[in-house]
Amino acid sequence: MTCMRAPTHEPHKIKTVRPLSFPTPEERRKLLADARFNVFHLTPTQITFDMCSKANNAVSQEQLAGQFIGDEAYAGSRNFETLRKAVQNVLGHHYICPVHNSLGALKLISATMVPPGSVLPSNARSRAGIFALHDVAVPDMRDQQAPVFTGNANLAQLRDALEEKNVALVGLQTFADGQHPISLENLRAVRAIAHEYGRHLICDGSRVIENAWYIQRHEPGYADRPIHRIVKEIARTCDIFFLDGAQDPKCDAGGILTTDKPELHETFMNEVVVYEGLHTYGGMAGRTMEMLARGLAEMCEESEVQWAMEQTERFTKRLREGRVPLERGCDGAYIDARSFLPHLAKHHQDALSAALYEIAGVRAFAPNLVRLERPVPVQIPRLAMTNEQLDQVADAIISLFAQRDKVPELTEIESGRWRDQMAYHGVFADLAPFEFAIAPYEIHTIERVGVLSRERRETAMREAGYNTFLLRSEDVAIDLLTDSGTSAMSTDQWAAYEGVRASASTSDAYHDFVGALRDITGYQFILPTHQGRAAEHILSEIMISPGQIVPGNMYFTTTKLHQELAGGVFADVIVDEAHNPESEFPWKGNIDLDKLDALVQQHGAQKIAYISFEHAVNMAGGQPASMDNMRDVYAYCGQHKIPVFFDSTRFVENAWMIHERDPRYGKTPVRDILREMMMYGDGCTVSGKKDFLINIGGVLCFRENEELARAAEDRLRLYEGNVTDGGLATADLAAIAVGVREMLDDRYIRSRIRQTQFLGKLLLDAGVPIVTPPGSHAIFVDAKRFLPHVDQDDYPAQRLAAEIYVESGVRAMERGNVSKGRDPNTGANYRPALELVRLTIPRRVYTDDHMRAVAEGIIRVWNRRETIGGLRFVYEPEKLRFFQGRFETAQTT
Ligand code: P61
Repeated sequence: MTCMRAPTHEPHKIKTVRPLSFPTPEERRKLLADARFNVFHLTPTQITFDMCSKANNAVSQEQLAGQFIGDEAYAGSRNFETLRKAVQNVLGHHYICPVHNSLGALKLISATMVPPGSVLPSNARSRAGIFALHDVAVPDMRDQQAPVFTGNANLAQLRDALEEKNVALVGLQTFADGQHPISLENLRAVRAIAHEYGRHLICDGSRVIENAWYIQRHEPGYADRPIHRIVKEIARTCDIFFLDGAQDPKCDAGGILTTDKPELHETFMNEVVVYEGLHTYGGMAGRTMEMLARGLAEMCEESEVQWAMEQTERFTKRLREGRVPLERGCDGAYIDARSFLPHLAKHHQDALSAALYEIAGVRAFAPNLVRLERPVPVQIPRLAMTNEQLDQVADAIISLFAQRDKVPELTEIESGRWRDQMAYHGVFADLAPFEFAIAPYEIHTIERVGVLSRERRETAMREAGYNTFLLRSEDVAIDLLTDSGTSAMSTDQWAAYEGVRASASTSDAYHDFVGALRDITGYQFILPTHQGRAAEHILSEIMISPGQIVPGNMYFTTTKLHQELAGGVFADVIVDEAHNPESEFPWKGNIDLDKLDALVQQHGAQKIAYISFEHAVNMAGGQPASMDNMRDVYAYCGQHKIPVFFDSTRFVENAWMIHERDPRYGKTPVRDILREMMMYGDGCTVSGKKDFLINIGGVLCFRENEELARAAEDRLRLYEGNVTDGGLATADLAAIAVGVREMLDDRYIRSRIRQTQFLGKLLLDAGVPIVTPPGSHAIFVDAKRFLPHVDQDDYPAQRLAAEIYVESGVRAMERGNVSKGRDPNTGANYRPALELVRLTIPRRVYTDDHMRAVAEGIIRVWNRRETIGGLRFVYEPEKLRFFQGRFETAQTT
């Protein structure tokens, strides 16, 4: 078999995000002074990026779920059984002793096998200090000449030590000190020599994955061997193997000590009760064991390993190109502080750490003993950062390197053996700060995505009747079907969700929800609904008398349906530019006041129920309305006593477009723009599943009309649930209250829309026809121009969406002839002006690398467009046929 090589995008999507902090340069100086120039004492909320790979990693959703099935038993917990099985499967060792972390394992080993005064030759320095405290010497036996596997032991030196010294054990670290990988060949040789002298070989495998990857890449004969097999070979070569749960298994704590030798196991088990806890939990909570077990099973996941290691390669390469003196470590760049700051006489590491924090809010810290003078590790928290974020961290370091001459010396005021004990006086030089331009969150948990072969995607698409709605999500690599209910929640939202006091009547979460939305909209009456269409249903019923007209800026399926169910007649009053995919008009969401006035003149104002005014018009391509247009429409309607109701489902995105495109608002925060927008309406419906950054929920608001609000509440009780929950779980109300605050973070909304624009630009640059200008929530590919040889009645957009999936595993949505349906009078397809494929971008879920992969896939389809034909229905439902319809390929007519 051939092992997977570096993937072009993350083999997962983002499940939950963790907010980042952005202290200002002034705040950073104060915090640094308070920490006495020792960045160890800063806390994560004072830091933007904490470049440490221990206990700071993103986990899979399955691993996180493990936290909630902890069996808090003192003896023989189920979680321990799970952990034992995972160890047997992954490491191939039969016996396991649980420990609270790797220090716990070391303590057990020194208590049972390494008496004071003995010697423990090793290829690593990082544990030497701990053993020194136990009066154990740790001579360095690393082979300084080894070219690739710099962690290999010098075998002759090892023999000498075994001949002469009081050697208790032979110790190795995989990826010693984070910098030096060891080969399997060397590992086996060390074991043979140790056994020759009757000694055991013990290995610290906290970074076994990175070492296994190195073996796969660089050791002859291993290129085709999967990571999980190499890991097992490493572990099984050792007599005793231990690892720290907070490293490769991405647990938050914990550790294991494993062996195949029953006599060794017995010794550990008798000792573990003294220092750690009972032999079936070893100082870990049940949930930690469960997380650790799942982490062990998952850490060998081939595509994930390849992705993480590729990130390290990319990061170090960028720094090297910036001439930063470093060594590539297993999990990042290890910077040589002396070469970085040659003008300083002392404290190079801490001066470098302090300066990097000062200019950019990045923490990189050299732990351990002060005298070891180790490089400053800039480690990448496993799976927690995007390449874009890593590029910027690298650029921050490069910018510091460019002004390194100005980094001042630190004056020691307190000292100790360990680096956390150091304290300094410092001065602030005139260092230019580095400004991050990134999304304000990092990855907290991930969800693995479906990676199928092209052949399997062809089968899946055929079986789904060429309808992307009918694909199974597990067969989809990048899911751009919709941005509705697909957002990644933040850890703050989850905290609110989990901490909620649920209630069948009024809850605190309800009051938080109302408070947050009043604050944002300026509206008095806030009614929760289970999603957007429920709010539309109620609004339509209380506002529309049969026969009344509802003018709107294009339509949305559910909105129009409810207006019609209430007896209303929809009238499209959007500007003409909206129907032309090639028009560059920046405000394609605007209402054409002449069209509106013509309706009023023709029918009279009393015949108009209200204006249905959508923000960032979905069907037009996510196109915004201008502030002037909202103001003018409201003024006009005021004169004619016509109410204006917004569909504010994507109002933050509309607000950001105003910020970007209207120079008068270029310095106004999005929160203030939104507040002004809402002034030009009498109320709104919202599908909360979009901008609110939640997975379910909606809202119906009235600015001040109490009578309407009470009428709506009556229907709410009838259709939805309590007036204080709208049928939503209390926990979801709590998550919404947090989400609506997060959506107004300018850094967030900027990065969100920049990502959509980025995808649009990649496609435009390659000549792929899309609706211009690119909108905010989606890019719409113009199927009429993409497949001009396919007649609209052969459903070119439907076929194109299917081809995109087969080519790239990306799921998109048809918005054209199939969606629009047939004219019931003639039975003919409507053949709408817009024949589009929508690539909708979920919020906080995908990275720029995903977007690049999407664009590359579509460009490949573009390059073979002449070979693509049309489709014909094999099953055509009467209503909303796009959801369930099935097709087969057809010859082009
Ligand atoms: C979407 F194919 N949108 O864009 P609810 N107003 C607006 C929406 O975009 C919207 C709703 C109201 C969806 C989901 C969807 O035919 C379809 O919370 C501007 O979904 O009830 C929903 O809000 C309705 C996709 C809905 C469809 C209907 O993907």
